Amino acid sequence: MLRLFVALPLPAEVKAQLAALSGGIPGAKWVPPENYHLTLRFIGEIEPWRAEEVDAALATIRAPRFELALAGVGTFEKGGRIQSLHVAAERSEALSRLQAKVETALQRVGLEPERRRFAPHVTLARTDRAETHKLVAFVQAHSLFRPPPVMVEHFTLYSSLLGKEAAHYVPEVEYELA
Ligand code: 3AM
Repeated sequence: MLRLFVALPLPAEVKAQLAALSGGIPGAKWVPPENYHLTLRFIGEIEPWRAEEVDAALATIRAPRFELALAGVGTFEKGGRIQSLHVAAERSEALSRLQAKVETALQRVGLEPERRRFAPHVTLARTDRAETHKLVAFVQAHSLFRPPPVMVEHFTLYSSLLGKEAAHYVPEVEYELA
């Protein structure tokens, strides 16, 4: 089985800017900078033959290049606890259209529809063991964080190998945008 997801990679300069935000919250598990990405669609465990179908479906997608703007820091919560910290991406027509095309392509090859609303973000840390007030202070301190916009020229099918510490993400296939 392969554990897969579709995401936008980020250029090294932006990764460096995100990495500079890391640290200073006891209990937070910071994502290693090489793992930063913006998930378009989590696929999960699938058999290799199905992965080939996924690849073929993603390869049919035609979409334009676009500018991606990251802006501000946010949290995802579950049961009243902050589970993760992220840098938010500004919604844009081009990003939403690309995500919709990925979703349609994956459903066409038989994957179950994604039920969760698309909330574009780059995860910085898993924080279920950190203190809430520290996380709130972090979000406030970085509310004006705004790296220069990024030109998105391709999207990527990643495989994910879960490790003891961080997961190891391998870019398997890149799909060019026009
Ligand atoms: O892009 P982020 O970091 O928010 O948390 C995982 C990561 O999200 C998420 O997929 C991305 C790449 O691994 N993920 C992991 N398991 C998941 C699941 N069962 C999941 N997303 C949805 N359902």
